[in-house]
Amino acid sequence: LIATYKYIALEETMKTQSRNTYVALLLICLLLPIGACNDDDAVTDPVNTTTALTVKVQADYGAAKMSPLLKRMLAATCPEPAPLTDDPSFAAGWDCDQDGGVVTFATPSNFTVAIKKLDIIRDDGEVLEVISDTGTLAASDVNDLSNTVTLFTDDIEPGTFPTLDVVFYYYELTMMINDPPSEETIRVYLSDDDFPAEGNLGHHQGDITIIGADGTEYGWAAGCATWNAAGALDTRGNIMGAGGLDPETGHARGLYGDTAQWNQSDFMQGADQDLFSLSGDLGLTLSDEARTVTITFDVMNTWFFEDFDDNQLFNPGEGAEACSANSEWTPIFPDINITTQ
Ligand SMILES: [Ca+2]
Ligand SMILES: [Ca+2]
Ligand SMILES: [Ca+2]
Repeated sequence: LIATYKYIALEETMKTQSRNTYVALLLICLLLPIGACNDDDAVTDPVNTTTALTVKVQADYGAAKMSPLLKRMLAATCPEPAPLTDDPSFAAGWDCDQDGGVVTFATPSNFTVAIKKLDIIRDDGEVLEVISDTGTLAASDVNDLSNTVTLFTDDIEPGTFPTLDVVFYYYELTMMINDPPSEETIRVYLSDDDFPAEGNLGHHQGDITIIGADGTEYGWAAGCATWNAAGALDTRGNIMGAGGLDPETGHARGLYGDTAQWNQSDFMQGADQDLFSLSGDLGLTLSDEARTVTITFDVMNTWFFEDFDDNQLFNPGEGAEACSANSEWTPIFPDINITTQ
């Protein structure tokens, strides 16, 4: 499934008023005798002017949005003819492939994201490091988005910043899963740390692991087992999802994603690196007014599965929800929205 990446850059209005005032004062000074404009208070030297920029990151869990029930009531019918498998583009509540598993989406109660690097690029190419490159993926900056996190705040030289670049390591969803239900944290690896230069931790793109409440990584999620400490696999073994073998690194890709996703050029960097690297429109113009950029992960309905036992839970250990040939499930990479205030 191709990860979606959507920016909504708010329209910015260039604040030219103060600049115009400055130009007018400068012209008046040029027309006056020398010495008449020596008072430093009359004109502020623009070269030394800086403006406060703050960058925040948060998750939108969707409480104020249209409820899944309402979406279901408004849903269209299944495609004709019936598809071979259900997929996340179908509306909740339908069983379009008629295998008994009903299209269902789950929303995490918490979202955490690990970032190796986050840069804002000025129009002259200068890089503003919001999260400085952590060197290895293993040392990435981990942000628990149960609350809004401030990544950066500083006084910087005004200007135009068209682009934002980010390298993700992994993200985590905390959700009720299994039967009987338990709250578990699922980590989805977006970048490959199985290289000496990244920390040699043995995870490939698309790997899914189970994380304890204290941060312990229990191991890899297995197809036909409960996704918790007891069911997690201690070693990666030969797990391979629909992404197959990476043609550059030879690493088996994990359970998340397919070849269409992982073969994108943005996610391939040769034989010794596999980073999930995204670039998007920022459209920020910073003049003399303090600005806050907020990056929002829209995490509502970002887990798709077919519910085979009508309990609205993803229970991979039973009900054939992760281990039958026709049970479809996947994390859905959240949309990313950027606003400037
Ligand atoms: Ca189905
Ligand atoms: Ca179920
Ligand atoms: Ca199916």
